[in-house]
Amino acid sequence: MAHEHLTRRRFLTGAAAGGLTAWLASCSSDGSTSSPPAPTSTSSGPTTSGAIDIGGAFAQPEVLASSGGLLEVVLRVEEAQVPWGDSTRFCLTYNRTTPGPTLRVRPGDRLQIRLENRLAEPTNLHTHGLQVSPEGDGDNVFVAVDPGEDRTYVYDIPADHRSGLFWYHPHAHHTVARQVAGGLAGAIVVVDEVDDAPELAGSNERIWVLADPPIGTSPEVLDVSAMKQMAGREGDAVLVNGVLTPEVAARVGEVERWRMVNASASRYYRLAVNDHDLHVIATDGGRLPAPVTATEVLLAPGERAELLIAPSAAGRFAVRSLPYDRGGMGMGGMGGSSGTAETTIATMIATGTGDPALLPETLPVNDDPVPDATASRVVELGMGHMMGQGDMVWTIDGRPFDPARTDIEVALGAVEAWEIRNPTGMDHPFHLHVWPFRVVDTTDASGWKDTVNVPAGSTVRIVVPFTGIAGRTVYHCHILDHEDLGMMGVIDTGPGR
Ligand SMILES: [Cu+2]
Repeated sequence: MAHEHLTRRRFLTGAAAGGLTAWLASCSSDGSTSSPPAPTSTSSGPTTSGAIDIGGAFAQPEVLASSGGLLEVVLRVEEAQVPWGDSTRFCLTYNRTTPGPTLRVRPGDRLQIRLENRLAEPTNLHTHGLQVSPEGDGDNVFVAVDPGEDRTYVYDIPADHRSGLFWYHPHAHHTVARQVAGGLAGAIVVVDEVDDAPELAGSNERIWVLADPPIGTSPEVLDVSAMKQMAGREGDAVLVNGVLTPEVAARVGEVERWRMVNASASRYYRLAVNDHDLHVIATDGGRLPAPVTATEVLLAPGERAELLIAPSAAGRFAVRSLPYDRGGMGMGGMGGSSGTAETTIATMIATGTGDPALLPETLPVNDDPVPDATASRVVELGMGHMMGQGDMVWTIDGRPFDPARTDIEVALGAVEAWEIRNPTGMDHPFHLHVWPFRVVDTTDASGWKDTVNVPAGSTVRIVVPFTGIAGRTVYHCHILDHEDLGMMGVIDTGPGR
């Protein structure tokens, strides 16, 4: 299970970042492609003190925050060339940036987003992890926004919504992987009094949107082979908020607070920071009552983690993604294993002297007890052929996705224990819309989750309270190519259904 990674000790070896230069992947607001800004980072250079705090190569997406209970946003979806080294790269953007702006809201707010599709293909919008209505103008993944069309989404965030890091991305079936890999993703932060608590208020809060786009100058860069799609595409470079190996300017004696989302289509990140422990204070939308100390954290696609780090001494510390093997399809000649090599994704540059900051032993938490299950269910992940055709599909309970079919009916108010079985040779991150769940059989406090990795050949058990919001929506694998190839089902809950 994913959370075994929280406790497994790894010995970290030094790895110098490549001598590459990073640029913020965004264009000027008038829509023209701006000339590349001055280089903000030369990763191989020696540490220089004074300039680091100003240099700030670690870029944050623009923040759009609610006021008076409302956040109204326009997200225009379009192709763009963004600066890349001495050249540019092709990507898909929200408001000509990738990732899109960070949306900051509070429980009880209304979030209203007008999505303007200026692509040549349909797209739509999903607010991953938000407990909002999946119907009508809400988080409705069954509607597509056609090229040239606009659609206004209205999300009423319940007053008792848990705070945490969530995110938005397209969810139009068959094109999700290429659109997200192309750059369409952005962070949503739900803020409440937990964020104002003194234990967290003085920390250096940073959003990390982790993406691995394909790098190229033409739209064809988003096309992948059937084999790569079956395995789940991985891109050419790991970017943090659109920047290659950014430098995080940290101070000894201060606390870094990193809120990380894996917005990659398929890539897993096993995160570690040289010479530093990670103190996990939240997973997905679930804040933990006390930090869980770990040497590494695994983030499957869709998952989030909120980490505290206390820089121990002045120096350069690589933020790395350690090797991870998410398995192969075990089909002769098709794919083999999908292992990723170790990658340095950022560098923490700590300055200052003195003792490391003290971390809180407990945290204020808006947590709820896990209720007892009133029913149980088995969900089985699988692979097969389309009926009468040779095309391979990924399946749930033996069937590829059909939006017209309802696979699971649940009465609103039920609490279900699900056993998610994965007899395949690959890991699959299982994601359920709207209703957060708790992972059982894990020794670590995992908090409320909406995405959980189900490793190859294993079973994960979750408990899902279907409370609060009724509606018809989906559950699926968050390796987005697998979702596009059918690994998705429809769930319907509500009175009178
Ligand atoms: Cu999968």
